Order: sequence, then C-alpha cells, then structure tokens
Amino acid sequence: MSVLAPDAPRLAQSLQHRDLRDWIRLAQDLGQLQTIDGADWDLEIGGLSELLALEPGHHRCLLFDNIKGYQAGWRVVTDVFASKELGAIALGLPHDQSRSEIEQAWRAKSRQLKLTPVKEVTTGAVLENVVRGDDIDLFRFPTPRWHEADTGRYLGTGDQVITRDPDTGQINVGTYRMMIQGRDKIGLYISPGHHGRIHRDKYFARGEPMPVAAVFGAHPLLFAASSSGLPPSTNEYEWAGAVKGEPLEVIRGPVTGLPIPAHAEIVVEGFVHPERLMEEGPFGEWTGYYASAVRQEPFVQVEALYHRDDPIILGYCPTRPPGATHEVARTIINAALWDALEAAGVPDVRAVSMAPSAGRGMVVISICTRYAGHARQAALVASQCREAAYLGRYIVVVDEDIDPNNVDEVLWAMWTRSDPEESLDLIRSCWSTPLDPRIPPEKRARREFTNSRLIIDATRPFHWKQEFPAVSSASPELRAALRDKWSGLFQ
Ligand SMILES: Cc1cc2nc3c(=O)[nH]c(=O)nc-3n(C[C@H](O)[C@H](O)[C@H](O)COP(=O)(O)O)c2cc1C
Ligand SMILES: [Mn+2]
Repeated sequence: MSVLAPDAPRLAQSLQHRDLRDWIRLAQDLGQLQTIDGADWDLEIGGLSELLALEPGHHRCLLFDNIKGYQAGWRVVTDVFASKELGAIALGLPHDQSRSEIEQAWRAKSRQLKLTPVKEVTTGAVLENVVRGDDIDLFRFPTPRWHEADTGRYLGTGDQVITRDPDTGQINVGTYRMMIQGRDKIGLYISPGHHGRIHRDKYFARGEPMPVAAVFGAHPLLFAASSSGLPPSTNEYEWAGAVKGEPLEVIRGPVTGLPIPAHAEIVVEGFVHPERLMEEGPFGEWTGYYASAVRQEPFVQVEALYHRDDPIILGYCPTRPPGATHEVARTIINAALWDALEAAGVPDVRAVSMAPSAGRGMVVISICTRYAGHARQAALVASQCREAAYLGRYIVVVDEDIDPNNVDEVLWAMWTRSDPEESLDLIRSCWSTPLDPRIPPEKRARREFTNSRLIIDATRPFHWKQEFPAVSSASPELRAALRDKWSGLFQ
C-alpha cells in the first residue's frame, strides 16, 4: 500500500530540509505524519510510539502536542524513521524502491562520500532562549517516561552527545541515553568501547572533567549519524554534511567551545566530573530488556541551556524487534557490513542482513561459495568487524538462493543444509556490553562484559556441493513466469 502524496518524489529529491521542523513538514507532505493530542508524558508517549510502530502498515512519524500538564507547542516527535521511505530520504536517496535497492543505492553513494567540514556561524534558532545558572530547569520539557519500570524520565534517547578527544581534538557525536536527575543534572550512560566513553576515560585518567554538549532535537540525519556505528575516525557532523551535500551549520558553544547545531531544538552544555556520581537507570533498552540495574554513573552538570521557542524533543522508543523505527541504521549497518566483508577480501557476497527480528543478534550472509573454507571465512570476518561485532550472537552463512531477510528461508537452510556436528563453531570472549541480558550475575560482578559467538554454516558443504540434492520448489524463472501469466491471482 502506498501512502505517498503525489509530490513526494519532488520532496524526496530535495535535501533542502535542514532542521527537525522541515523534517516534520516533509513527513506530513508524504502522508506519513500522525499528530497526537493530549497524550501523557508518563508512559503514553512511549507506549504509543512502541505500539503504533508495530501496527502492520502504520509506518508513520508521530508528533505529540498538547502533552498533559505542558503548554501547547512544547512537543515530542518519535518514530522519525518508521518507514523505508523516510529512511531513504534521510540518506538523500530516491525512496520509491525496495529495501535492497535502497541498500545498494546507499552502498554506491557511501563510497563517494567526502567528509564535509562544518560551517561555523555565530547565531541560530537554538539561541532563541538562553538559560543559565539557577534558572536552568530540565523539568520544563515534556520529557517522557518511556516504559513502566523506568524510574526516571529520559530526555536523551534520540540525542546527540558531542565530545572532544583530549589527545587528538577529534570531535565525536554519539547517541547515548540521558536521564534527568535534577533541574541542572542529567545522566549520561555510555557503553564501553563507544567513542564518547573512550573520550571520558581519557579525561578522567588525567583527573579532568569532560566538556559535553548534548542535543535533544536535531535534523534526523544527525540522529542517523550519531547512532549508526560510524568508524572511530569519522566526525559524525562531517559525515552528515557529506550525505546532505552541504556543510552543517554549527555554533561554538559558549561554555565548552564544542560545536552545536545552529538549528537544534534544545541543547545543554556542561561538564562530566570525575568521581561525581548519581544513580542512573534502569531504562528499557534496545535489546528489549532492563539489563543493567540502578547504578552509580557520572552525569552532566549543566551550566547552560538553549532552546527554540516551542521546542520539540526528538525521542526514540526501543521496539521489539529492535530497530523497527530505525530504517536508516538498518541500511547503513547492512551496507557497512557488506563493505567490510569485501574489504577483507571475501568474494561473491550476494546479500547481508542483521536479521530484522533479532537486531544484531543474528547476522545472515548470503554468498556463492567458490572454494572450501569460503563460508567460514565470511562468518569469521563478519563476527568481528566493527559493524556486527557489538553484542553479536549468531552468524549464519547461507547460499546465494536464500534471502537473508527472509527468516523462514534462513531457518529452512539451517535445517536442511547444516549439520550441528560439522557446521558449528564457537568463538569466546567477544565484545558485548553491560546491556547484554545474558551476561550471568557472577560475570557481571567481575565487570566481564563479553559473550560468545556461534557460527552456523548453512551453505551446502563445498566438497560435495555438486551432489547435494536439488531444490524441488519452483525455480525463480518458473515463479516469475507464473506470476506474470496468472497475475490476477497475486493481487
Ligand atoms: C535510540 C538509541 C539509543 C542508544 N543509546 C545508547 C546508550 O545509552 N549508550 C550507548 O553507549 N550507546 C547507545 N546507543 C548506541 C550508539 O548510539 C551507537 O552505537 C553509536 O554509533 C555510538 O557512537 P560512537 O561509535 O561514536 O560512540 C543507542 C543507539 C540508539 C539508536
Ligand atoms: Mn563516533
């Protein structure tokens, strides 16, 4: 079913949209915006974002206004990447094509990207309201409590946390959760290995506070950049500028000197001090669990707050399956995994998928096997390359006739082409995270956040591939011919 408005192609080609408000207008023009009036910040915004994202055929960006207890116009937007069309538009790609076509178009575009340095400007809409000192009150925003057992309200879910590497000066922009802990205090949870965490550890090792700026409501392209696992050397601002084809406009933050988007909705600046801790969590995470309990974590002491008139929070509510409302991350991560396999010299990859129903937990690679050992090589590279390594679990390799996005086909291949005694391999002590629900309590107590990987080779064994029983269901050619001749049966 198409819900696109007639002028959608024109809109999609245009990357003129530069802020969150332009994006909301664009979703509306596409017929993919739903405005919801009168929802409660307490559980209703989170619950509706989750439920509507999973309604078959819904795929709309949600804009909550007149939030209970808050003035009209102070809004929350969620599900910004709920459809493949919105995902494609964010990446500046034609949106009227299939997911795998979008992925191929992105692979081609991403190879040409030239990181585009930011353009520094002296003012922007984000400075419409400047609040400092005792006047700062983070509770003025209609921040949702997303899930029933969350104790706090997370202003930062689809946020951008900006930090600078104290050694190299490199800027990083990452999406890390931020729970309001006081009028001018906000938690910052960063998993080990993530770039903001590496920066923090470096500042703390010197006994210095880390300067931080955090954005709650930017153009969704920036959210895509900050949450899709770009390589450590990539400045996410410069990547977003490259995708957009023009530099992002930033203002130098008066308190920290960090670059902040000139057209953002809400920004805070402050410092994370070593040895100052507050209770953080729990938060219902992208894995679908409360994996880590309340813990003492460093937080941001907010020294300045900037916001637009009638500010809009960009929020993100985790879904099950994970990523149902993050079509961009799906495209970027799948394409990056494919590129990583090729860069490692694995030939004849036909398709890859972080299986949609399992998030990163099941990576499926379809290859045309050319030599003995080819399937293991693909699996081992995939298991450790940056794109798939974080909290991975199962790596399945299938033949070229299996669509990795079709879980039923993948399971059929596993059942019929693999043999548990011969086809499995286990790798221990790999990169995981405290958010992994399967890390046992005793390991958690030792802060040993690793897990194992299982490789499942579900390709036909290479040395007797030619003798493997032939597939009996209709061939792709016969299927196409039947669909064509009997098209009336397939409406
Ligand atoms: C909605 C959303 C919330 C996220 N929350 C966190 C978080 O709280 N902490 C964290 O370390 N990573 C979180 N992530 C994952 C990181 O944003 C992601 O891995 C990102 O690429 C990290 O950037 P970095 O590689 O520059 O550190 C989240 C991702 C998404 C999509
Ligand atoms: Mn980064």
